[in-house]
Amino acid sequence: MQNVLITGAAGDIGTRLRKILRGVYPHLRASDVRKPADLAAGDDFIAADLADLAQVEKAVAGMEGVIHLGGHSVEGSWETILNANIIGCYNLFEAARRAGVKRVVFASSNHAIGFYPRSQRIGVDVRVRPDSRYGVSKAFGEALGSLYADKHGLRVTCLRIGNVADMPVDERRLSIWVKPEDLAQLMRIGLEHPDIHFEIFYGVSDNAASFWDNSRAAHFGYQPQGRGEEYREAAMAAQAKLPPDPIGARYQGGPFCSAEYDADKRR
Ligand code: 15L
Repeated sequence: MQNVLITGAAGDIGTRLRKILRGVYPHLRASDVRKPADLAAGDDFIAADLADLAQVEKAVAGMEGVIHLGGHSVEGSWETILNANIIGCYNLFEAARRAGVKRVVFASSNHAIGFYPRSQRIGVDVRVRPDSRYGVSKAFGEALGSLYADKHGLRVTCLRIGNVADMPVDERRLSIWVKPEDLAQLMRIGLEHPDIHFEIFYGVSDNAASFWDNSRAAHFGYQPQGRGEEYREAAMAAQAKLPPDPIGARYQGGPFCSAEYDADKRR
């Protein structure tokens, strides 16, 4: 794998990954609507709005692999999600197909399955339970990836990312935290492992409190180094300062579940 495009390259995950993957792939191209502030002289950057297929086609031209982080990364209005994450994701896969890209790693999210209760440990063989319009867009991206793998032979890996940070920042994040280097390891499996056809992995470190069975990732050689439990004291101290959220506390998706929630009123 020589030529790899990172979309959403100016965002937090994109900025972290560009640093970690620099030198791993000889030609790393960055794309985003805005230029990343830390771009070095000589770095390849192509500005592209994901909602514009012609712009996305320019960004993927000549690439063998794509790490698709681009889009709206939290809950948003339907119009925002529709343009950035539904149309944007379609444009990415379609442009990749037209350009002969071999592999796509899609940044899905824990919010595609956020309405599973925290007490239930799930693998990747369960139905999606999105907790937001954002979560629905991630489930859509996973379905699209499956279509492009089966119909067009793209090798697709969807990473249901938990929370990327230097350390877990509250109780829920003790379960879903992913160390940036562990996430990069998963991306490399998606871009390089010879047996990838279509896979879903959880983007999570080796957390004792994990909600997820990540044995599919382990099968492909994933060996996470981060251990959320090492930060329990600080995470619980931060949790104690947060306002109570009884609905969020029930579910894996936390505040994405409690936002706009009124199911109990209808029952
Ligand atoms: C996500 O999918 C978001 O992109 C990120 O900003 C966090 O909110 C994360 O989920 C999370 O659940 O902590």
